Amino acid sequence: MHKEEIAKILEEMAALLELKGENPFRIRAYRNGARALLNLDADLRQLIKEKKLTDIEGIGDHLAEKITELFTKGRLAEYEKLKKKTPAPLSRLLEVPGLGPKKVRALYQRLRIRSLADLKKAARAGKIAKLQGFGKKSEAKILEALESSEKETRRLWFDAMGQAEPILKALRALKEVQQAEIGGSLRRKCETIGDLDFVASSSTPETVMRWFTTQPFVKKILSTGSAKSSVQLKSGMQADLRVVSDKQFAFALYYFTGSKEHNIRLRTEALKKGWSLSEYGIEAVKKGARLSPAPIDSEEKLFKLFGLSYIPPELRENRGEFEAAAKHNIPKLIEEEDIRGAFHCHTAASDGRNSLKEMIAAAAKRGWEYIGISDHSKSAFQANGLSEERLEAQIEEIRKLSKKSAIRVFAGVECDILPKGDLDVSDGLLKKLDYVIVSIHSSFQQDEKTMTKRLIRAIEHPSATMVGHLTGRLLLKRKEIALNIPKIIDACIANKKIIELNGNPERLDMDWRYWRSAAEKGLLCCINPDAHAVDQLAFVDTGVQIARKGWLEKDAVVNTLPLKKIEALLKKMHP
Ligand code: DGT
Ligand code: CA
Ligand code: CA
Ligand code: ZN
Repeated sequence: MHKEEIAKILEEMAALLELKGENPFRIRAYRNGARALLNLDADLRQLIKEKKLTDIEGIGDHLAEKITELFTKGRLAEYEKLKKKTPAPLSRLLEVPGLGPKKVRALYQRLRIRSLADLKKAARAGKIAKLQGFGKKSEAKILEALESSEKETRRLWFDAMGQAEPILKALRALKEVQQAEIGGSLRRKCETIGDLDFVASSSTPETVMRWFTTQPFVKKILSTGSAKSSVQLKSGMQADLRVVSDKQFAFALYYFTGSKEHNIRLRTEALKKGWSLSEYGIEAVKKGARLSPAPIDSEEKLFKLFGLSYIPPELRENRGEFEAAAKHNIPKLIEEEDIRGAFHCHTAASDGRNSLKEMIAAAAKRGWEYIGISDHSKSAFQANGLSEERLEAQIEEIRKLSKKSAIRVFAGVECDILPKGDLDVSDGLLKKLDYVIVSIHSSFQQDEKTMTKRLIRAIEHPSATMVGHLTGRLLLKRKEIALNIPKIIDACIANKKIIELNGNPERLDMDWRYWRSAAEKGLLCCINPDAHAVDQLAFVDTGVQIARKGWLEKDAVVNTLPLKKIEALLKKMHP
């Protein structure tokens, strides 16, 4: 162990001792020792060999012993004992900015706060402000720190999926593993993911757990047992693995897919029938309640037991899926293969990385029948937006290339919506295009009323075809603009305009929660990649995932239309 690591453990020792309310001199000794080590110029190995550690100011006999133990063995028995005795959530409180051991101890003794969850609850209830030594300001600081640390640990679906896929593959390749799946919010295709959940079946769970906790992707083991282990990945994300017997697998997968709100519904249904449903199985618990002995080895069979159609994981949010499944009315959700082209694609003419030709070739390679090019308009100067002359020249070029290409190329623009709702391109030029995406890229701070009016004015422009990334949100980074979304949806339906579902993993905008009811009212969707490079055309797949989560069927999505039909639709919208 090198000196920085040793110093860190000495610091932690001090904190743990302080948490326990130990002798302040002992605590200070550890702190001083840690500081002395960090300031050390001499070679630690040499000092230990020559037993000269105590020559350093701030290091006495006791501490010299501890440092030697850490240096030679890489661990400290006393530290591990102390850590074991301190509840893990309590030591996690120490990591909250602004909370030292003294404060954590006060919180524990006076408010019985033992975990981050307790802390948040108390702070929200205003209990911390009233404690001596805290006050309103430090309560607000604690809340803010808790909220931002939550945000920091959540990841975009796309990134989390990238981390989970190789782990799932490796799990499935183990000979001890019979079945393995991803569960949790990742399987439900939520836009951001708190932690990864894996579910596996095996008759030797210990072997599987040993494998899981000793892989190179593991940074820290958070807990381990034969049924459940949790690790922190090198990326900082947490990953949970549950291992059950093969007979229990369908139940465990169902349970750990969630959502919690969804699960509770089915469990309540079970209780009504006199059954008890858990992650391990189902059994009759009420006198007279009966259960068919046929094995349940799939989620389909589990749903069938309740007279329900299969509910795809992305719909399991307790937002009407039970009602639909009971009526066997679960929609046939859109699939990646249904997509035949896309319309929000940038080239190097504005802020993309690839040329027009390269983008067209990449679209053809994906098997698309068409691609729409929509570079930025002139007001988007940060994105090298096209002047009217450049846009006009690009239209010419697109017409030429479209004739020579295997696929049809549509000429479009991503036209800025100016602060008052006017479009950034002149009417004459807009008419020469095949379609127009209208987007907000400036004056994000307008209030809801102004913003809604601004957007509706753009939607009402006869040349506008679709609205790009409706709220401008960047997940985990930038809030959405203030907007009355139901009003915008109604305006689009009334004006026969399309709303984009932007598949960029940071956007996924318009939010999936709006799509089901909007599509039922007749709103059309276009799933776009907002691609700024050839490989980003694949963002359309992420868009499809979110469209599924929004209950969308193929019919609601215009870019599932074959070429002739989409040409006709655009012509009608843009005569
Ligand atoms: P996340 O990780 O915050 O993105 O969201 P989830 O849904 O993956 O949540 P997680 O990882 O805490 O738990 C995975 C699933 O396990 C969750 O979706 C449902 C199930 N589950 C966890 N805790 C409970 C619980 O207290 N009751 C029930 N019924 N299910 C639970
Ligand atoms: Ca999770
Ligand atoms: Ca979890
Ligand atoms: Zn944009």
